[in-house]
Amino acid sequence: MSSIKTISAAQAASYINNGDAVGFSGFTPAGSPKAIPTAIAHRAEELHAQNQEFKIGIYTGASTGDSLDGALARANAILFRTPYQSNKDLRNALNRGDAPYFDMHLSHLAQELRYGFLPRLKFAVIEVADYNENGEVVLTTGVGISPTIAGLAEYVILEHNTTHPAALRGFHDIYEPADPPARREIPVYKPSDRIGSPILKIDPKKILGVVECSQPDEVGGFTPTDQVTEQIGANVALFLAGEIKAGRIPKEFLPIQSGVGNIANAVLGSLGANPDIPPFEMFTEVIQDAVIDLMYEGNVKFASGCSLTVSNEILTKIYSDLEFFRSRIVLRPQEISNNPELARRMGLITINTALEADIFGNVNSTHVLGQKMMNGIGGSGDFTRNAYISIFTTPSTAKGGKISSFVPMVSHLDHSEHSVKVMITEHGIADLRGKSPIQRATAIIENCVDAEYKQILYDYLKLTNGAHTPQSLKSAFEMHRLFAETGSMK
Ligand code: 0RQ
Repeated sequence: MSSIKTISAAQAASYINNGDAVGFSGFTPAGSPKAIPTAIAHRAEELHAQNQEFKIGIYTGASTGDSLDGALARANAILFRTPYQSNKDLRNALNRGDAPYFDMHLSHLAQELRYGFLPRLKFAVIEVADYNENGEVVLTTGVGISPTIAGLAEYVILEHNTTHPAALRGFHDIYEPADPPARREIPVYKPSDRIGSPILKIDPKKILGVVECSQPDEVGGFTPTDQVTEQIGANVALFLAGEIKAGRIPKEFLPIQSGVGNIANAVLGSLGANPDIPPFEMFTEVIQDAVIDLMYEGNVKFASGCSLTVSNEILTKIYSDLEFFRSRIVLRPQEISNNPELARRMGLITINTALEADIFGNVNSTHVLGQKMMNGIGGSGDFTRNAYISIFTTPSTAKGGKISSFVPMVSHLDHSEHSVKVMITEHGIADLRGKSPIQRATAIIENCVDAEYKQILYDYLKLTNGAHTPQSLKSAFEMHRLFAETGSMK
C-alpha cells in the first residue's frame, strides 16, 4: 500500500483558501475531478454564509463536469476561469460578469503557465486511475494540462476514481516540451508515434493526500443525428472524396481532426459510411462516441487525442475490450494533441463547427450575436490555422430559421478568411481556395446559405461599389440588429 494518505474531500477542500489558483485535470469533461471541486464549492458556500470571501482561480484542460464548473459557478466561487467551458451555470455566470473568464487557444495554456504569463498555481487536483508512493500516477480519460499543473503547483491532491481501471496504464503518452530557447522539434511524425511516458511522475513530497471517488465521468449524450446534420456529414464526405479523386489529397488519405459537439459527431459517422473515404487515422483532441463505433467497423485505424469524451455506455464497452483499444488509441497532453507544429507536419484535414460565418469566409466560433460567450475557441484555432485543409461546417440556420448562420460581417472573429478554406452546410459546399472576397461571397451564398436568406445577402453585396471587400459600414450588422429587435433576421 502506498504511503500517500487517504483524506476526505472536505479535508482536501480545507487546504484551499480564498484567492488560490487551482489547476484541475481533465478535458471536455473526461478526467475532471468530481468529489474535490464539489467539496470546494461547499466550503465556499459555508464561508459566504459567514460573510467571508472565498473565490478561486480555475485552470483546467477544457470544459469540465457539473460537479466542477457547475458547482463552483453556483457557489459564486470563481475568481477567474480559463479556457473552454460548456456548463450552463458557468456560461450564465460568466455572461453576467460574475465569473471573469478569458478564452485561450488550448495548445497555448500549458506553455503560458510555464512562461509565467498567468497567475501562479498553488494547487493541482488530478484525477487518477492508479498511483503509487513514488508519485507515479496513471491518469484517467483526459490528459489536458495535468503534466504542467502537477509540475508547477506547490501542492498536489489526487482524486482516485475507482470507475477507471488501473489497466488504463499504457493509453497515455506524457510528454512536455522544453521551453524556448531550448525547445527542439516534437518528434511525432504520425498519429500513433509515442514519445513520452505512460505515467505522470509527480514529486511525492508535494502530494497532500488522495481522495477516493466512484462517480463516473460526466460526459453528456449526443443529440441523435437528424436530416440536417446527416446531410452536412454527407457533404463533407463528398468534398473529401472529390479531393482524393482530383489528387489534391493523397490516396492513402491524411489524418482527420474533428471538433466536438453534435454536428462533429454526425460528420464522423458520415465519413465512415462513405465507401469513397478510405479507412483513416485521427489526430484530434476529443475522441467522441462515433470514433469508437468506426474503430469496430474498421473505418478508423488509429486515434490520437487528448481525451476519451465518450458516453458511459461506450466507456463500458471500451473497458470490457481494453486490449482491442490499447493498440488503437493514445491520449496526449493538449499542448501535443493540438500542437501547431504537428498539425502542419502531418497535414491534418480539420473539421470544426462555426457558430456564425460571414459571406467573406470569416468565422465566429464563440460569441452569440457578438456578445454572449457560448463555449470558447477550444482547439479550433490550433488546428484551423495549421491545417492541410481546414473545413468549417454549420447548419445554414439556427433557432428554427430565425437566425441565418451566414451574415455580412461576423459579430465576433475567431478564424479569419486567411485560415478558412472550405465552408459546408446541409445545402452544399463552398470551396474558398484561390478566390477573391467577392468570389468567396458568391460561392458561399450560392452553395451554403438557406434559400430564405440568399436574396438578402446578394442585395447586401450590391450596397457598396468599388471596394475589394464590399462591406457596408452602415448595414454590416443589420441582420443582427433586426434579430435583436424583432426575434428574426428575416
Ligand atoms: O443552441 O441547443 O439552445 O438551440 O448553438 O448548436 O447546432 O447543436 O451545434 O453542438 O455542434 O455546437 C459552435 C457551439 C456548435 C461548438 C458550437 C446555437 C444552436 C444551439 C449549439 P440550442 P448545435 P454543436 C473542438 C474544437 C467552438 C470550439 C471548437 C463549439 C447551440 O462546435 O463550441 O470548435 N465550437 N472546438 O441553436 C445563435 C447562431 C447560432 C446559435 C448555433 N448563429 N446564433 N445561436 N446556435 N448557431 C472542441 C474543443 O476544442 C474542446
